[in-house]
Amino acid sequence: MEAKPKKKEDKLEQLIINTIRTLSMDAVQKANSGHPGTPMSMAPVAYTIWDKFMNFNPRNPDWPNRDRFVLSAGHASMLLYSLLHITGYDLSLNDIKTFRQLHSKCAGHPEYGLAPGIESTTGPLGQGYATSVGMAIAEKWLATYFNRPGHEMINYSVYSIGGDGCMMEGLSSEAASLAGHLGLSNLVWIYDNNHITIEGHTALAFSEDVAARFMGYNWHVQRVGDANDLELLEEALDRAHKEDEQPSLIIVDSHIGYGSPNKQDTSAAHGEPLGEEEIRKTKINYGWDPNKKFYVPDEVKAYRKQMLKRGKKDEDEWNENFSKYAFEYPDLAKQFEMIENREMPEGWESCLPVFPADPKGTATRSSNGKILNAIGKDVPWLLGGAGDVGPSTKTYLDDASSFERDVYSGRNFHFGIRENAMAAVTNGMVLSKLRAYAACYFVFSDYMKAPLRLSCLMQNPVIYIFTHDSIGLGEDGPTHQPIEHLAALRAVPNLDVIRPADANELSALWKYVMEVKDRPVALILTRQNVPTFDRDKYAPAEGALKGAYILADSKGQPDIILIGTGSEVQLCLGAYEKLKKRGIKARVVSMPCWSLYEMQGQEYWEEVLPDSVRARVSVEAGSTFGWRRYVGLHDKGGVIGVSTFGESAPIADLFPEFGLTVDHVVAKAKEVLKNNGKHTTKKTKKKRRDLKNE
Ligand SMILES: Cc1ncc(C[n+]2csc(CCOP(=O)(O)OP(=O)(O)O)c2C)c(N)n1
Ligand SMILES: [Mg+2]
Repeated sequence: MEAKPKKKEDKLEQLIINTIRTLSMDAVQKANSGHPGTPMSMAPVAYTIWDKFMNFNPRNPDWPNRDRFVLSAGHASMLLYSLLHITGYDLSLNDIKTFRQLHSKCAGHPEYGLAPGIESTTGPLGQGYATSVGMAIAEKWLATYFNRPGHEMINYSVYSIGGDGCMMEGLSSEAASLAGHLGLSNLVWIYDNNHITIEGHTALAFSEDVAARFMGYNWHVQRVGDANDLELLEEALDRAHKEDEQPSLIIVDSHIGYGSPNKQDTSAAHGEPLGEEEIRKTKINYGWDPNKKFYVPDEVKAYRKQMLKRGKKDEDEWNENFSKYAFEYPDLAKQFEMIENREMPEGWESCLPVFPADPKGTATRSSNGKILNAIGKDVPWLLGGAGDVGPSTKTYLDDASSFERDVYSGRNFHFGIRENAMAAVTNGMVLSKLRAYAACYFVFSDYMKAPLRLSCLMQNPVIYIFTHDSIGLGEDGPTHQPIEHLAALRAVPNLDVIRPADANELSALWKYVMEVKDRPVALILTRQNVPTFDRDKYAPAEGALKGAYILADSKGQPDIILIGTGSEVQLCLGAYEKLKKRGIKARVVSMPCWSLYEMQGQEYWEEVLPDSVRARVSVEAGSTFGWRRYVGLHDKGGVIGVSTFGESAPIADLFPEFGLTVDHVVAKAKEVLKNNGKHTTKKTKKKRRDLKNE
């Protein structure tokens, strides 16, 4: 059990630590669900970090220069909730009593935005660790950009606690390798080395030398042999804090379920309530009144007040400095505030390029590169990179340097071939208010799915740039050809999946991309050229901002509607022209973004896809899954798409192979018209006769 407290402060420390432990045990018990063991064992570690090292203001959880704490072991959420409560955040005992209940601030795993002080949603193991790397990167960038002699406006550290699970996940390796490479000395990871996971002892599946692994990654590695030794913890954290070349790992040996006579050091303490009787016994071990539940001693209540005062003082000092900074550097201060509020400079959109009509056209990945550079000139906090495919995703900012160790002003990021970490790191950068993008081939978005999902869950406006968007990439074949990816991403809540038809649609849509504050977007771009449509002939590209719009139309009610996205819109236009010649009244709807279209409402839906026109064909070089939502059932509408894994061949052979041709769209349109009993209007009969006679 605990060493005997020597001094008054020691006694208070133990009270605080035991309050964290007992609140956690009680909340899990009340919910009859949750993870008590790690909050119990890691309470002293978390307390030491928060009390001795972190600057934060509970009254303003978003204070820009606060230190960050990310609980990568998200299942131990009660550790965080208990801490937030006793350090003065707006998280009441009643909130804690509703742990894991409907609409509680204290969800099963910490959810960004639900309770103040949660820096990132965590739970999928490893994600928190990797996200913390992005936060550390953001700190380096912001400090380099904004700090001036005598004005250190940005100088925070990022702490993250993870467990065996986080360490086992490959993601932690990707992220740690990158952090070590970049020398992120402002980053401290604690590894809760308790040797227990769900299935039992880690010896079942984990025997690597974690310290050696991290030394290999260029990290500063320390060990603390006892999670209860506050002095050793403080010394190790102090060294980590002072370290100015490498990120720090502190491996802390702990006992899961510490203090529980029957469950300590067992996997039973991991993920189930201890049980009323076991809780009583454990409280007695802590010197706690076993009859008290959710008990916060007066001394801890006083500590709460003290932390509120401390936080206010810290932020007040910073605010005072910021006022002086703003006086000396008004432009920088203005930018700083813009970043914090996710605002854009006034009139910024005038930089968006307009592309001249061009039948040969250009790949949307290339036009995207031009647009990105145009915006990047005026918005220095637009930055990002790719997973080693920068040259082919066209995501370099031409006038910017690379973000490298000791070149923290760089805006071109080289994430390496680490897509999972790239997206998680980008989450951290965007949570830190940078407008960051992450780019790779669309097919490898699979590797990024977990952090991408977290972007959506957190409503974190990450910009995903996915190129090589279909079988149109050609010879690389099925391993590289995305098929089901559009359908899969469209199914993720809060994500705008944007597949523009040409350069001008894309340029128009970037207005939305840069201004949206509460959703990530995924731009889906071609490797191959697509024509830049003649907007004098067809509708203006701004229609794209509504998700879908009438690009070409016939006079009066159309007989058939052709709906396309991205590179297939040109096929719809080709078919439209041919059908027109045959007297068939077609309409082409370009539909770059389902979710934006869904936001428009009934009136607009009826305008674009009128209920009375059931003859519809969708054309998209990907899975047809989902398209019947817009084209109706088999007897009414037709879908053209790809339902296999593609083929390895030149694009010129691939598109015909999969029916992605103008002629096939025309044929499908006729079939659909026939199914709708509309194949022979008087006008088409006459037109056909005329054509025959020509
Ligand atoms: C990616 C992922 N896989 C699986 C899980 C399910 N899970 C939650 S906790 C856990 C065990 C974690 O062990 P450890 O990190 O050592 O935590 P401890 O039991 O020590 O608290 C697992 C497998 C998860 N949350 N995330
Ligand atoms: Mg463990």
